[in-house]
Amino acid sequence: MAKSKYEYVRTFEFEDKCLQNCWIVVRLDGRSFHRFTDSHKFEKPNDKRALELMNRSAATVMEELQDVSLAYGQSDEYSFILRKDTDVYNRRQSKIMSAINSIFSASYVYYWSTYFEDKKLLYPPSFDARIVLYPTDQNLRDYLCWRQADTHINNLYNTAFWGLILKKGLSNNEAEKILSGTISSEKNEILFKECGTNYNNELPIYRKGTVLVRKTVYIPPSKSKKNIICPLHVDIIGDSFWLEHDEILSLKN
Ligand code: DGT
Ligand code: MG
Ligand code: MG
Ligand code: MG
Ligand code: MG
Repeated sequence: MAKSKYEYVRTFEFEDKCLQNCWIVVRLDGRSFHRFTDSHKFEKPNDKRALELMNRSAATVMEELQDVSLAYGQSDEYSFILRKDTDVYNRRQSKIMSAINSIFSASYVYYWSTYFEDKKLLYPPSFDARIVLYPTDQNLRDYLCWRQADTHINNLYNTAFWGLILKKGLSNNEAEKILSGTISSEKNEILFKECGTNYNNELPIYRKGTVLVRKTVYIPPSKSKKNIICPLHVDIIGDSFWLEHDEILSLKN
């Protein structure tokens, strides 16, 4: 086909290919979810349906993009890990990041009513996205440790904060004062003594966040195989998760 005189505009496009051999991490985060969660009266400190909707949306991303080998979510954020050898979208950053953000955001709206049968979606939720490249397996694991440690720190604080308000009847200011400057063990103790809550008995989805992994299951008696996406609420900081799911780092499959 003959080229039009307008074709030259393509030369303004720039190369944004992710460096090869690197793990590609895309993290989405809800835009102004402080307001969104207030407007939609999410339960405090954790709304299980909202977290499950996030997990469903992330699973849709994994269904669409086979090279996403793992995803980790908490609060209003989700991180997607793409195989270091992926060639999806020719490794173009803008394509990868925008596709993931759009599949996720559309799914969040699409599945809203499945999780919130009784709540009307009042306005369109949206997410920002960033992309980060990690050259070593250790860097990738440290990234995920950072996110899960964040889950723990925030959830312990929020559970204690809302415990003091909802169970003890304190004001926001009073709760904030009691918790200010406390370390983890003190927050655990305040929760136990003041609110009768043993933090370790809180749901794992709140304490650990959600990691989505791919698993192959064999369906008896036909012995046919099926690939499924499993939500796990487990520790991903220690070695045991990585030993059990050794296909992730070794790039098997
Ligand atoms: P951003 O990310 O800079 O646009 O601003 P935000 O407001 O999204 O701030 P961010 O992402 O640091 O914090 C997440 C907000 O979402 C925070 O206000 C707590 C809220 N949130 C997340 N999950 C839940 C939940 O399950 N229940 C309730 N009540 N709030 C939640
Ligand atoms: Mg943000
Ligand atoms: Mg946010
Ligand atoms: Mg956030
Ligand atoms: Mg096209």
